[in-house]
Amino acid sequence: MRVIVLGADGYLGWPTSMHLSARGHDVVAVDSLVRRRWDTVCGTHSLLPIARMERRVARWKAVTGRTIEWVKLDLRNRADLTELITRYRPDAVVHFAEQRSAPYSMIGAAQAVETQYNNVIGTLNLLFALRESAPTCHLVKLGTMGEYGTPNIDIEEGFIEIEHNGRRDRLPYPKQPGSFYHLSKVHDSHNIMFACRIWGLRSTDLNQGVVYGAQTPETELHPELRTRFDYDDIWGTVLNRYCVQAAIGRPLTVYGRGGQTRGFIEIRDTVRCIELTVENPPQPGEYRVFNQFTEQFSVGELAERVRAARRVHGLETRIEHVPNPRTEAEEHYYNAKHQKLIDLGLQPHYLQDTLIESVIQLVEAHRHRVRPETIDPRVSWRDGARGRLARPKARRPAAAGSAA
Ligand code: NAD
Ligand code: USQ
Repeated sequence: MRVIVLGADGYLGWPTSMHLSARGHDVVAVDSLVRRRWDTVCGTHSLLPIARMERRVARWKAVTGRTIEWVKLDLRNRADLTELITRYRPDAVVHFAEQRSAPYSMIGAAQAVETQYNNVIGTLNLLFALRESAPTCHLVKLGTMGEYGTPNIDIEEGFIEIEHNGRRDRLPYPKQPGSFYHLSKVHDSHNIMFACRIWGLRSTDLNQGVVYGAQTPETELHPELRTRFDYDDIWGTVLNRYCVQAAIGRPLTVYGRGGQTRGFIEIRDTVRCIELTVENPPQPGEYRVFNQFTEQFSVGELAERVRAARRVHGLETRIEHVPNPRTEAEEHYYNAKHQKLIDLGLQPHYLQDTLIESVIQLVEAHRHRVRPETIDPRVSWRDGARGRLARPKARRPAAAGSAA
């Protein structure tokens, strides 16, 4: 298949581009590189040095003999995007290209607007480009488990059967997102579902849980094929952050009481889920939702898992319950279904102490790059960052996005 990967310079987009190419698909990798700019703005960077896209695709070709075509493009530019879709007429588009940090979206008005403009308008532009130039193309859209929030009933995969006043229907599952970022994904879902219903487009909305891990078989082929690894307060996700905190001897930062429960998935399973979804498209006009995670944990339990993995090596790790910068339920019911990708053939990698240890070892090899001043939370859900993000005092010039 010819597959366009949007957001191909990112944590998940780059490994997915390589994985689909390794599977024999014809991959076009697209990104505006805005994430490297957001790093500079936030004083953050990838712990693992990442090469520029030109180097990455050249190295991929040198190592595997396969071609990934690289195109720099911003989804907010509708004319460029339409031209791209018209030129390649893809069988599938995998859409990762969004501002994906909840804390970034809560800094203040400018960042909330930027997040929703970038995400909602980018996706809307894509829907129009597909209608115009590739109406049978399968849109594989990265959504988030956070669209559902934490309701006091089981979470279904996108839709719920409801009986109301003696009548039944299958309706979109209620959404209670927890940040302006998560809200942008809900708005996307509505726009995509509408485009499928009205224009007959076909799409899979992948409501993904929190991703952890740093390596896939393809990223390990050469240092220039690595993907980014975030650990700071704005872009770092919880388990990756804990691994860095453990590696540098800092306490693990459990926000609040720690009963916040989420779906989690390892990065090797993310790329496999995308492959399975691309290779099993929906019918024309169909909008379907898969919950893309493999296990659920509370953030307190995860901290205990990291502590236990360290203890095996005789190392003690402190866990600190810091005041929660977010407004979220800290003790709640959580039971989310995640069967559809397993039915397609996903064989999950469940969280193992050995995986935690391998991530910590990778971090230890790069510990000289850790910026400890980016670990404590700077953004509060109640007060934002007073409209701007105070840049942490850098110990060295920003190395965001610098080539390996
Ligand atoms: P990332 O920030 O590492 O990558 C996103 C990429 O998209 C960046 O390279 C950025 O430059 C690009 N991009 C953003 N806006 C763009 C635009 N307008 N035009 C072109 N390119 C643009 O994020 P990630 O962790 O790889 O996440 C990818 C997707 O998966 C996101 O949509 C995110 O919401 C979703 N997701 C991520 C996780 C996670 O834990 N990382 C979990 C669930 C869902
Ligand atoms: N948390 C801690 N300690 C930390 C960091 C986070 O306890 O040091 C807690 C948060 O309060 C939250 C949970 O961990 O309850 C998850 O936070 P996170 O930063 O790991 O993830 P989140 O903000 O939800 O966002 C990430 C990705 C986003 C994706 C989402 C999937 O950045 O793109 O959509 O995971 S989900 O959580 O299922 O919505």
